[in-house]
Amino acid sequence: MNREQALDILQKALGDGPRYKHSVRVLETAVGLAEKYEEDVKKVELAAIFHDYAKLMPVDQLKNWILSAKEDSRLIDYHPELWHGPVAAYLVQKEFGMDDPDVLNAIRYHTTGRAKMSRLEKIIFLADYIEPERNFPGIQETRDLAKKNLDEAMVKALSNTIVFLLSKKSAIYPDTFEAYNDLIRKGGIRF
Ligand code: DGI
Ligand code: FE
Ligand code: FE
Repeated sequence: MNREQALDILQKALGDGPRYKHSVRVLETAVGLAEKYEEDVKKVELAAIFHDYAKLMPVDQLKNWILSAKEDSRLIDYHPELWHGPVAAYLVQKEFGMDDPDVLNAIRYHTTGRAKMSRLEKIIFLADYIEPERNFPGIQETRDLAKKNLDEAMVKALSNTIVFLLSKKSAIYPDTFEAYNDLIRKGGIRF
């Protein structure tokens, strides 16, 4: 499947409203990062285009897919916002036979992160976080870091998200902490 075919499928699934437009901005941002960090542009394109493929699905349907697709069942005890990534990975494999595990994992982990993320996973996670219309506190710092070092930008994005979730007294999915801890340890153990 090429970029145009994938965009066509996405537009049919999401319409051409804000979620489709966000996905196109993530695509452009991710391709920029792929060129800078020498990642496979075709994989990046597919993962970026489909990362939010399941975003508009009703929560009860997402829940059913998480359970029946044997995605991580711990997800059921966390925010429903975390379900659309794993479900999108499952559905693009099932519906379009997409079977590249790198692309599927970049889609699957784009919201939570996880330990030992690949470069492709980091690029999709960050492109989603810094696309030009995003406006979180601390976003400019993350954008600047993404131009210099993927891991440092990931630490910034993950810690911003963790602080944001703490401030709301939300539960935090363990993979998000593991993503953060893994990157911090890489920079030398700090206690
Ligand atoms: O789908 P998008 O809106 O483009 O972005 P996303 O897939 O990164 O969703 C991010 C939202 O998920 C963000 O508002 C924070 C929320 N969230 C809830 N619980 C967790 C969480 N994000 C992470 N990383 N970990 C959580 O435990
Ligand atoms: Fe998402
Ligand atoms: Fe997104």
